[in-house]
Amino acid sequence: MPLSSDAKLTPALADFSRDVRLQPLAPLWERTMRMMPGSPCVPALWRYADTRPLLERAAALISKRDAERRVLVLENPALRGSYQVTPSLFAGLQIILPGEIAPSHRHTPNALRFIVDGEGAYTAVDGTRLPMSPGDFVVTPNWAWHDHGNLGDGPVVWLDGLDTPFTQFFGAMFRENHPQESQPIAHDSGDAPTPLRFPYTRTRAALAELARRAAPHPAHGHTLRYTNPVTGGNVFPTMAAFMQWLPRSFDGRSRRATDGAIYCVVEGSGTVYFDDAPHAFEAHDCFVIPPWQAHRFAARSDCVLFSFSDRAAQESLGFWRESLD
Ligand code: GTQ
Repeated sequence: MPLSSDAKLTPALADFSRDVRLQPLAPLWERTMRMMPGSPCVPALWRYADTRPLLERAAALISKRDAERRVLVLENPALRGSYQVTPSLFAGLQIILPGEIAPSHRHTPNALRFIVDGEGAYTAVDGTRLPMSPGDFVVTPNWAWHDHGNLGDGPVVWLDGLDTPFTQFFGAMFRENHPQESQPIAHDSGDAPTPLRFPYTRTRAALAELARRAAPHPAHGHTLRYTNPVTGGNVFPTMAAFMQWLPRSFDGRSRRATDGAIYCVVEGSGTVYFDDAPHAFEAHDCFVIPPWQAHRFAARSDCVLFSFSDRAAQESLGFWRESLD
């Protein structure tokens, strides 16, 4: 008969276990590994009212050239020291001052930017300059050269999302600096369509159209997924990105999904409940919903929420699951 994990640890078994562990072996029946969905990471919310002054202090204390990227990492409170917001994702808030540039480099992690606050910044990705305004979503595919600049007259803040923990998991973290501080620009996308930039004006219009045509989903309201216009698939092999509209007074059902997600509030205010614990949010706040964490949304006003997660990877691996509680 196979031994289950609650098999009695008899003195004979305990002796045996000790002998086994003298070699690089372990008895599987004693496993303490969790065999259930979920992860060690916990819910957390970062108020812009708290992070913005710290970003400004960072800007006063360290130059963009010295920092390379002036980023405050959204570090999961249960994963301190890991630079992880979930076990598979990195998130950070980056600030760039007028006239600054962030030098060009490339790396194996994929990166996304979601513009939070301020006008006049751009990202250059593989020779194309992509202007960035609040609510815009910009894709930096892995191993693409990228640098940033701010041609405006005020600070610009955006949310960075990277799949760095994937590259570390696989032992495939490579990076290099471009020989020039800013890569040569072949063209400026301006407002022209590119598969790498999703302007907020178009996303918001698409959301409004969706809201006119269909009833909101009981748990997540009206949700659009960003797709690669060439393949129709996710914008990255690992990360999926979404924009969601919760109508005023929305009182959503509880839901959980295996993809831990990072949210950035674009417009409106409301509350996200983790199990039954309320976390109020305002525009520009960020929060993390851990994998398989029960959560529900309540909207005080019309809310627009950006989010990204590792759902692309989970779907292609056949892991992704969702449940309405
Ligand atoms: O802007 O290229 O938050 O390379 C982390 C790594 C931002 C970036 C981050 C990066 C960048």
